[in-house]
Amino acid sequence: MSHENLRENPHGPIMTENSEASHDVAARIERRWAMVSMAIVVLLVGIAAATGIQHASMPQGRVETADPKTLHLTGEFIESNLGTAVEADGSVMVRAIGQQYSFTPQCVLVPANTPISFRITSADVVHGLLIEGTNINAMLVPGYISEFTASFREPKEHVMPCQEFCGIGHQGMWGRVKVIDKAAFMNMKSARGRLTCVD
Ligand SMILES: [Cu+2]
Repeated sequence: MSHENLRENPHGPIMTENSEASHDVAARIERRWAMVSMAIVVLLVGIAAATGIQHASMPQGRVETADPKTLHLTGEFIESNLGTAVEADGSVMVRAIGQQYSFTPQCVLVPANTPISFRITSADVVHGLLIEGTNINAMLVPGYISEFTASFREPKEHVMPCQEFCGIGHQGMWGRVKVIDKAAFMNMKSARGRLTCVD
């Protein structure tokens, strides 16, 4: 490159023929990376669109409903059926309701080291439920039954706040889960039917 060439472009970088060649290489690599990044973005948008459309067009695997208007009168969520029970097959089942602004039962009694099924619904608006110290976090949507299973390792008391803003009394909506020794639970069970902490 001549001195004249350098003077023609006083504000540009001083280039030798060698650096011009490497500039071309860098530009080519940059373009290639830009294309790869764009392809990744297009692919991710495509995946998001495809899964979104698929979720919207397919029914959920399993939906169970419970009419909030007749919840207290008929079906599995009548008051006498709430609490913890040992089913005929030996499994432990908790049935509960969330309503403005409490859970029924207020304190859930369960045995330790036992798989427990929870079936919970809402009697009015959307509530949530999380059990402190565990990964249990469920939504309670009126009209639908939330079902999940859990097992508690050791006897302990956990707080169970509503985690979905449900009205002016929301901050007072706290339940409890009391985990007790399995043998003690089974003893209490044989003496009574459905259990809560206050029995
Ligand atoms: Cu609530």
